[in-house]
Parts: sequence; C-alpha cells; structure tokens
Amino acid sequence: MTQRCGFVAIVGRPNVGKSTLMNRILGQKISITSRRPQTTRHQVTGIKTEGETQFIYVDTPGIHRQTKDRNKAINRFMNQAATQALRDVDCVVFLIDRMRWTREDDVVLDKLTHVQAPVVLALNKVDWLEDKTELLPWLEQLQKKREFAAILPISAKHGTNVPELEAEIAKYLPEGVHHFPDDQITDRSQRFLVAELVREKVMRQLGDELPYQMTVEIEEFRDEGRIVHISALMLVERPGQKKILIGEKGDRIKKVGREARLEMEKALDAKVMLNLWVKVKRGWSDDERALKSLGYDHDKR
Ligand SMILES: Nc1nc2c(ncn2[C@@H]2O[C@H](COP(=O)(O)OP(=O)(O)OP(=O)(O)O)[C@@H](O)[C@H]2O)c(=O)[nH]1
Ligand SMILES: [Mg+2]
Repeated sequence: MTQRCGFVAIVGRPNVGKSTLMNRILGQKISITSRRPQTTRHQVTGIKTEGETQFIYVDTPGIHRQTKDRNKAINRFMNQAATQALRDVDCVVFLIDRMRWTREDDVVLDKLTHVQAPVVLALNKVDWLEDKTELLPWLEQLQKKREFAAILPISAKHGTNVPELEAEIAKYLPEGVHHFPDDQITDRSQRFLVAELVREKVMRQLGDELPYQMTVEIEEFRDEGRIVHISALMLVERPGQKKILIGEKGDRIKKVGREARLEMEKALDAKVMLNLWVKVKRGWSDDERALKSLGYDHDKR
C-alpha cells in the first residue's frame, strides 16, 4: 500500500489547549501544559504513525498580541515560532476556546490569510460549554470568518471528537514516504523534554509573575543506564524571583524537584538523580543573544 505522510500545525491563541490536544492525540505527554497562558515556548513535534499513515504534528506557542508587558524578545521569538510552523504544512488545526472569540483569535486568523493548506477549526473545551443550544448559530458565524475545511467541537482533555478530528486531518495528508521511523514520537531531545518538565512544574506551582521570567538550562545529563544524573539551572531575572522560587527553607524548589523527578523517571524509564539550581541572569528574556544561547533559536524546520 502507498504510504502517506504530512505535517499538521496546531495553532491558536495562548491557553486554548493546543498542547493538551497534541498529547491526547499521541496518547503520551510530549508537550507541557498548564492553566497559565504562554506555557509552550517552542515548536514541539509529535509524531503518530498508524499503519501506512504518518502524522507529524507541530505544537506551537500561543500566538499573542505584543502589548506593553509582553513585548520582549522572547515574545517575538514565540510568535515567530508559531508563524513559521505554518509554512509548508499539509493541514492546519486552528484551536479556539468554545464560544470565546477574542482579539487574539483575530490575530491568529490574520496569520492564516496566506496559508494555502486546508484549515480545520476545532472548538475546544466543549465539556465546559454551559449552553449547547448556542453552538449551532455560533458555528454558522464562524463559517463566515474564512473558509474552513471543517469545524468540529472537541474536548482535548476528555478526548471527545478527537478521533473524528484525526480522521478529518488524515484526508489532507499527501502520499509520500514516512519522514521518521514508525516508532518515533518526537524529534525533541531528552534534554529538551526534561528541561520542559522542570518549567512545567514551576508554571503550575508559582504565582502569576514568575513563570514568564524563568527558563531552564540543562547543565548535565549523564545516562548511566539504570540511573540518569541531571542538573538543571533555572534562570530568573531578579533576586526577588530567586527567593520566591526557592521558597521558605527551600520547600518550593524541593517540591518542584520532586514532581519533576517523578515525571522524568516515567519518561526516561530510569531512576533520576535531579539537582536544581537557581541563578539570576538579568534581562535574559529581552536579550537576543542570551535567548540564542539558551536554545531559543532552533525552531526552523
Ligand atoms: N475543561 C477542559 N480544559 C482543557 C481542555 N483542553 C485543555 N484544557 C485546559 O486548558 C489549559 C491550557 O491547556 P494547554 O494545553 O496548556 O494550552 P495551550 O494552548 O497549549 O497553551 P499555550 O502553550 O500557553 O499557548 C490547561 O489547564 C488544560 O488542562 C478541554 O478540552 N477541556
Ligand atoms: Mg501549549
């Protein structure tokens, strides 16, 4: 039988559930998620091979408006990473949050203007939809916004209609040999995945201010077979943030470390010895060179 293979970009404004959707489709956690907007900062590839068909999903950072407090080099980087993912794809999944259309959804729509590939619109989080009778008129309104290959209400969290979404996407994958071995699930390194797990635990545990100003650098990743030794450096912008991250008597950082380690052990199927450090590096998130050295420049396909 002929093989099929294609790229599928998952785009949308921050927090609509893009990473949750990709993980649900893959049946495995590859991309980190949290209740906070701007959790994903890079393109993250998730590969799913079913028989002769290979889907190469690209999860992307939430496309956002660069307002006064979100106008740093890192914001530009994130928006670029999302926009670049739209190039040369075979299908786009545009995710929105139920019936909430915001100005940022318009920004996403705008980025799709010149996209030739079919765009499937998915309304996520329908498990939270209060009044389902409003859905039909809303779908009609959405159809006027642009041409969509299909519009589907889904729940990424519970899996509702996700197989139907995948079947829709499959229609648009062209014939071609598989880009990746059939058992490969991502093209991201283990180093990247463990750094992301640390960031996720911080995003999930800390207050509003800090997470956007924290990044993680893996200083050591030494695989000794049954035990993997990992040293992760968390970089923040200000001494006050370092204090918050460490917490009273170090209890915050210990909790982050414990949760991250447990997930790393699952992901790597090995025992993990994890060391976490916090360092202040002023201005890293608005400094192109610093960002580059921290790995914020590898998103070009
Ligand atoms: N109730 C409900 N919650 C969901 C659903 N999908 C995602 N969520 C929640 O929405 C929040 C954001 O999910 P993410 O997957 O991190 O969203 P994202 O679009 O990747 O966000 P960014 O990476 O910040 O752009 C998390 O708390 C998810 O658990 C859903 O179908 N139903
Ligand atoms: Mg995400």
